[in-house]
Amino acid sequence: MTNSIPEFEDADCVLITGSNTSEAHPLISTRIMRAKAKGAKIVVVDPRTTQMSLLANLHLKQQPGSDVAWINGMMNVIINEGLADDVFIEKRTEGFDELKAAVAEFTPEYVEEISGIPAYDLVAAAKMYAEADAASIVYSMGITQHITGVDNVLSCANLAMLTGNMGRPSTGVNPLRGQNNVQGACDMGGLPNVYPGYQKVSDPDIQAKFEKAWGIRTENGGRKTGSGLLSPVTGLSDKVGLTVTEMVELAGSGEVKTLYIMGENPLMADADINHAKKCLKNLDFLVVQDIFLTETAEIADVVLPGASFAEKDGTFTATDRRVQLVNQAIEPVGESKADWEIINMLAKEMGASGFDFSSPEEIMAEIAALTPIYGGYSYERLKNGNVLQWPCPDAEHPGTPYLHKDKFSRGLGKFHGIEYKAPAESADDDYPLTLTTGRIMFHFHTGTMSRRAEKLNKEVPEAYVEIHPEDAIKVGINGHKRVTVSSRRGEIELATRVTDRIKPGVVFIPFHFAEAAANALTNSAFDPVAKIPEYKVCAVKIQTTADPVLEVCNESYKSKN
Ligand SMILES: Nc1nc2c(c(=O)[nH]1)N[C@H]1C(S)=C(S)[C@@H](COP(=O)(O)OP(=O)(O)OC[C@H]3O[C@@H](n4cnc5c(=O)[nH]c(N)nc54)[C@H](O)[C@@H]3O)O[C@H]1N2
Ligand SMILES: Nc1nc2c(c(=O)[nH]1)N[C@H]1C(S)=C(S)[C@@H](COP(=O)(O)OP(=O)(O)OC[C@H]3O[C@@H](n4cnc5c(=O)[nH]c(N)nc54)[C@H](O)[C@@H]3O)O[C@H]1N2
Ligand SMILES: [Mo]
Repeated sequence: MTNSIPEFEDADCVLITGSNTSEAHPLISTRIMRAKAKGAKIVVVDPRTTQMSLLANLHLKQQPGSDVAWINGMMNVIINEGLADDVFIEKRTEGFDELKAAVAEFTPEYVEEISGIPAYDLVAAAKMYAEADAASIVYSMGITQHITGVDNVLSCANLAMLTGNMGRPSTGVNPLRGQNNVQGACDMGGLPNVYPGYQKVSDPDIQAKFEKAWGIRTENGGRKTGSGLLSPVTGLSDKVGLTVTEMVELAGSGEVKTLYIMGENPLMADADINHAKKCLKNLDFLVVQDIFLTETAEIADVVLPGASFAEKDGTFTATDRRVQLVNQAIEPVGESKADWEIINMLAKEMGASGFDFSSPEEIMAEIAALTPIYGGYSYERLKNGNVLQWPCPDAEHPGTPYLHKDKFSRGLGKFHGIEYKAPAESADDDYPLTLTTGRIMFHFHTGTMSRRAEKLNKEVPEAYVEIHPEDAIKVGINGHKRVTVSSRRGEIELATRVTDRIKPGVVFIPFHFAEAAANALTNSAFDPVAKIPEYKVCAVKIQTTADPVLEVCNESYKSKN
């Protein structure tokens, strides 16, 4: 997030798109509700009705996968109505002419053709956002999980810069990240191209810095000799590694032979899981480190039992770059150990040096020494509920609530002219409905945790598909409780919820249920840059399944009449 969670309360307008905020980020949603109570305007752009869309001043229901079109359309209106922030554009940005040319054809009428959003609603939303003094954009997976995920994100940044909504409190572009510590995982280099703190693996100075710290280089710059995991001759690799999506594909083709999966359950969470399963089964060796025996752990050669959040000390970094201390509440169950302990043990077993940590606090000291944005962190400073947002470069630095105050990291903010591209798969005669997938309040992802919680399971015990009444008539649901949903990749059987919450022509399935896994249907086509799969759009068809009770009723009804 460019800005901080508490700042939402003081925004004059919040534009929420592709975020079911109150179900997926309930605490953040209360901040937005408080802003609304103070008079802020709320605009929601989402193909489904959500709790946030019900309290919004405007709800635009777009066709899934049409985000570039409607955002370009809003910018077209803003420029034509003279609502752009000329001073900000002049002083802080470059590439405005390219943007202006790219959005020229996206008139509200043209956008209506692509997205189904009525032209007058688009104009009203554009004005509401652009006329606000401080406007925040909030987005989540509805924006990123597309083959145009990067284009969608750049479009949000274009819109914020066009209206000068950057570098001030309660403005900005705010992706709501998912898991409690996914921000921390990325900050720590859980990406193929960077060390902790987004320091590039391909930068020779950075490479040398880490080689020295990790004992591969001597003080005077030469390579060390001796044993250890890393060859003193080749040193640390300067090659960009693979993304998760690529690893699974290459496991399938035999180029990746071993995978060590920690805290992920790809056989439920990956797009097109039937294909993913074939790929992972092709591995020579699979290790899974998890707190439960998941679908993925079941096909592993070795399972390492990790300890859960409650059983270990450490830090979590929240979506707004806020690092917080968590304290162990109970002893690890059975033979399980904290993830860092397992990794240390394995590394030592492999003969590596430098893994003699005895606590997460010591690990944080190394992080601070090598990671400029985390340079000022220590457990001492984080004690007693004290939180610090990065960048926090030194021990005196108070942390950074919002980014890009006087300049962007690259200097001037760059506008990108972006063309609209249709999703990888669209509804057609054979598969006439568009499927979008996501979450519900009562379950978490692949269900390993929430489906073991009795109360949560009682709330929503089984999978279902949301379908609009008009489509339900076309499919002939007519009292049938269960249906088969199929795509070009697989089929599942599940319950139906007939509801006008969803846009006609679109159906929604939550992906939490192994026995009717939405990812048996989804398309693994991915964004060329971020490599994120298109979980939010694919084409499906729905057929009713035989329902013995219903057949008997219909028969007796017919015989009586
Ligand atoms: N209860 C619960 N909370 C969670 C999670 C969970 O599993 N359960 N998971 C966590 C994680 S890791 C994440 S990433 C977040 C995700 O949080 P969200 O992204 O908010 O959740 P989703 O349900 O994936 O999708 C968000 C919205 O995108 C909309 N959408 C669908 N298609 C499109 C489209 O083409 N364009 C746009 N703009 N919107 C579209 C959907 O209708 C939905 O309302 O939630 C986190 N919080
Ligand atoms: N169709 C569809 N598919 C999707 C999405 C979608 O919107 N639609 N969303 C995608 C997104 S945004 C996400 S984030 C992924 C989520 O996909 P995953 O991350 O694979 O899903 P989780 O169920 O959260 O799996 C996390 C695993 O970590 C384990 N775990 C929990 N705590 C610990 C711990 O402390 N240590 C260890 N070692 N393990 C632990 C849990 O038991 C669980 O098995 O799903 C993706 N897949
Ligand atoms: Mo996520």
